[in-house]
Amino acid sequence: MSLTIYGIPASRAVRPLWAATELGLTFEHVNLPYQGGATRSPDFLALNANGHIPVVVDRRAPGKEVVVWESMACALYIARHHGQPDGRSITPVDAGEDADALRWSFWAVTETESDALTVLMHRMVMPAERRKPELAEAAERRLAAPLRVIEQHLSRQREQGHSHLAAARFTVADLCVASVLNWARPAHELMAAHPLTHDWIVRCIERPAHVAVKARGI
Ligand SMILES: N[C@@H](CCC(=O)N[C@@H](CS)C(=O)NCC(=O)O)C(=O)O
Repeated sequence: MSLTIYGIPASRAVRPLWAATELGLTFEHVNLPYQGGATRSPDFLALNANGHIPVVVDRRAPGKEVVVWESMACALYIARHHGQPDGRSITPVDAGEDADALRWSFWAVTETESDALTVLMHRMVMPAERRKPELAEAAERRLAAPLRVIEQHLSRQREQGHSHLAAARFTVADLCVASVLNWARPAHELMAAHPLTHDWIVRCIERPAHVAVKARGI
């Protein structure tokens, strides 16, 4: 059995890399960039015809290989098929936790990812002369609605003594959602208006597993 994860940490590949690292798995990391055409080689397109990282290849037995693409699916797959539902790891322990991980991950992708990426690019990543603050401002206005939802949810969690999104511990739900909302952190006013969310994102990304993944490279 062997697990291979394709993609540089400074991409959506951080999600499966982080999940595998949280679980202490042994895996091969192919540090494939998304620039420069590497994701358009015939070999890579045979794994993911979309030409995107990440891809996870799970060789479960001789002749039995599972290929997963879509970063959230990759992280959720690793948690479900490589973790123990022991109530300590990131793996959901029951149908309720599984549903939480699925719905919050889909929520992050559909309700927040595009705008969070716009914030990241136009507030931080792009060279200053190419940034368009008006695009960042519009994205921040749209993000206010979903951020209100997660802020209220984290507040209710806190009332129950829970400091995470879906359980009394860090799970794959936190990992998937924090990996997206982390991109919105350069929106300082938005973060200041949602302090529980900001605090929770920081707690997630300061976890040793996330720090170790980021230290892997680009
Ligand atoms: N929805 C996909 C998006 C994947 C994606 O766009 N990955 C980027 C890197 S973060 C990529 O591979 N870009 C290269 C390209 O499109 O050529 C996922 O979550 O996995």
